Amino acid sequence: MARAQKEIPARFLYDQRGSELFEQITGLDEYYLTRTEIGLIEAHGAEIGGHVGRGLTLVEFGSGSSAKTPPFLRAIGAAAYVPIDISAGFLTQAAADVRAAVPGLSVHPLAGDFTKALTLPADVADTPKLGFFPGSTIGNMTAAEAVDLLRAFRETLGKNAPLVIGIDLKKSADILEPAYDDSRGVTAEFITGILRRLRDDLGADLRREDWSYRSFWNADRGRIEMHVRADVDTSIALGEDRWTIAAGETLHISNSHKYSVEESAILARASGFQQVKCWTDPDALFSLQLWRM
Ligand code: AVJ
Repeated sequence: MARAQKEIPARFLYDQRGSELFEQITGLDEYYLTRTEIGLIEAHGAEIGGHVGRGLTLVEFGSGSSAKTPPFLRAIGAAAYVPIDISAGFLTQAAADVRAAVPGLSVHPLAGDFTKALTLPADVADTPKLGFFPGSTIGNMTAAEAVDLLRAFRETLGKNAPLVIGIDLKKSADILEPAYDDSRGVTAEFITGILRRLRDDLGADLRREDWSYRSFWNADRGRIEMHVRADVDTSIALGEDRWTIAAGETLHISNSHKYSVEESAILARASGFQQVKCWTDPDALFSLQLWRM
């Protein structure tokens, strides 16, 4: 009998060390996503501003360090900014950084889980909103989960708010696979970091050296899959529980779904949005899209 695939949710990757490693990933040669998206924001920010109008409240879902947001806030002439993140510590620093980078902007951070409908700060209650979801974070989810998330965004934003979303495009496995298995091994360290968390944070008994990183493009499911794989028969003990793991078996840690422009239009429609515009770089690696409700 086939054993059920063991899974660990990707959010456990983003502790302090994990967040630092992801930051390093965004600067890797093979990881084209971040620099391509920044290029798209620089090239088309003013045009996006022309579509949505000036003086909006920008609501960013999963703002993290907000590092790439100030150029976008300036380009669209935003009046206010609501960064939303689960980590309150990150948010305070990010809010201070953005205030310093964009004088005159009113900043109202909101600590919370953006996968649920949230009540925005009272200061911006009656202002027109623009949602912002960069980084192809949507790719972490299955399409079904993405639809639920995007519907929650509609509730959080209120009626008739547009959304600017960064979505990584389908492309050759020769480009996709190195982006998730870089030559310096940073992604491998990021994903296998889950073992470090199991051991150090949860007190699990495991042999780190029995495991290695495996990732691959799954064309049928339209995603990069990231796993940690047992190289030999091994086990993980946690409290009273002990799992035996056969050589070759994996823990499925994370996915990065990719969409064509047409597939992302369907994702928009299934979530109650319409794709209005889609900007891509000359190599069609990444897309920045404007959606309306
Ligand atoms: C933050 C979800 C956009 O899927 O490209 C990068 C996460 N994981 N390398 C991505 C990630 C390993 C990243 N996202």
